[in-house]
Amino acid sequence: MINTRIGRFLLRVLLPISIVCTLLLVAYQSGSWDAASQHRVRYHPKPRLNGTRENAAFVVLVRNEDLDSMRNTMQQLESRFNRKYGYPWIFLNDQPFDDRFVDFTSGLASGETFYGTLNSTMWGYPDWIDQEKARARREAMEQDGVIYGGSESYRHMCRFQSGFFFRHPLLDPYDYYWRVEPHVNFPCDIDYDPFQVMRERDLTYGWVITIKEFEKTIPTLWSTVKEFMKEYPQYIVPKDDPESLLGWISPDGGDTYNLCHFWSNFEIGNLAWMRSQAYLDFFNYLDKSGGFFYERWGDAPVHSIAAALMLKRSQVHWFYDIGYFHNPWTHCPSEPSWLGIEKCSCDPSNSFDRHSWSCTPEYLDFTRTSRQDYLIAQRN
Ligand SMILES: Nc1nc2c(ncn2[C@@H]2O[C@H](COP(=O)(O)OP(=O)(O)OP(=O)(O)O)[C@@H](O)[C@H]2O)c(=O)[nH]1
Ligand SMILES: *[C@@H]1O[C@H](CO)[C@@H](O)[C@H](O)[C@H]1NC(C)=O
Ligand SMILES: *[C@@H]1O[C@H](CO)[C@@H](O)[C@H](O)[C@H]1NC(C)=O
Ligand SMILES: [Mg+2]
Repeated sequence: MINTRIGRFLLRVLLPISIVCTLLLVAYQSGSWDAASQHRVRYHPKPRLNGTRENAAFVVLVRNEDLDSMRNTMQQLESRFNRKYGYPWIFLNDQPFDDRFVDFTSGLASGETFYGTLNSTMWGYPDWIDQEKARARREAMEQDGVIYGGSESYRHMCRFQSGFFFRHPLLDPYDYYWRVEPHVNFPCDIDYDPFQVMRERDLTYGWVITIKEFEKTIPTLWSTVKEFMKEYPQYIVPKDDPESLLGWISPDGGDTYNLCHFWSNFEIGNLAWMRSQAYLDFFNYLDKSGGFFYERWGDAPVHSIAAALMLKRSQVHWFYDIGYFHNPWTHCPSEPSWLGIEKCSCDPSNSFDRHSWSCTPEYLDFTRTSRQDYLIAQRN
């Protein structure tokens, strides 16, 4: 009698309680999930500076498999810069991040870390795309030896980076982003806050490396851009305006594209511009033409052409004094008197900006500026 009463008590009261406790413990240990958005947030004690921080975040599209190189990159950016600021990191992925990825990245961050996935609008085929035609085009480009020509995921990636990352809900709270990729290196100390420079100088787009695109990836991009320019003249900085950048990518006044672009694996940008109707109209126009899938348009020429058409040159900044490596090219500042060469582990004589494939000499010529004009440290 007593035994069954105790048994019933255990079953009815203690068992449910212990199940709830176990579930809570599991939820706690695996980080908290914002149920509404399916986005994971890891709160982290952060060393706060005495000073203000801009409303900005790092944004990284990355796969779980790239955890090790992601940590290497993060560690460099943290110790070279962010440990003094604690800017948040936003990690995005077409697949859910696994626990190991969350644990091993949040542990390295001086700021909060956020983890989000992409939905089918951001990573998927729009309904006007003929997927069979896209598949055939991939095969043809693969056979033609076009880099990533046969890759389907690379195309989704480029389209996402061109038109969607800035609309991901995790970026909604921010004004500025700094794009980071796994496998990149930051070989120099960064002794100032680039986000602060963006805001104080009213900049829209910051870059470090320029390069020429492989023509076979964008056969019809420029003709599509020309149609856009005709249809939306209100968005284009007039080409005779001294602030126009068009001549840098099209020395014949808009007729042809010289393939020059900012290498978008590094970018510091103003999100308000990406979210603007002008940029969205531009992206949608390109997207409707199908070139992200039928060709292999990269986000680098897309962002760069948008900037050269719609931004004034004074809104665009070369972060000359930020050392950077993305395989196979390095940007290494070469003004030891200003920067202190001991602050860098890169070799200035290796810097891509004097390479014949770089478009930076043309940029400097066209804008009639010099490397020294871009040193921030010098101005302090
Ligand atoms: N989650 C996810 N991220 C991807 C995928 N493909 C590319 N990325 C990310 O998108 C960015 C660009 O991809 P990369 O493979 O670096 O492309 P790339 O810089 O043109 O080429 P390499 O770096 O030379 O390979 C990086 O941040 C990658 O981590 C994918 O299928 N899933
Ligand atoms: C923070 O900086 C301000 C102005 O630079 C100074 O007045 C203040 O004492 C500093 N606070 C701390 C905690 O260091
Ligand atoms: C994907 O997310 C974006 C941004 O929140 C939203 O506008 C879009 O409607 C979503 N797409 C789907 C298929 O849910
Ligand atoms: Mg890359």
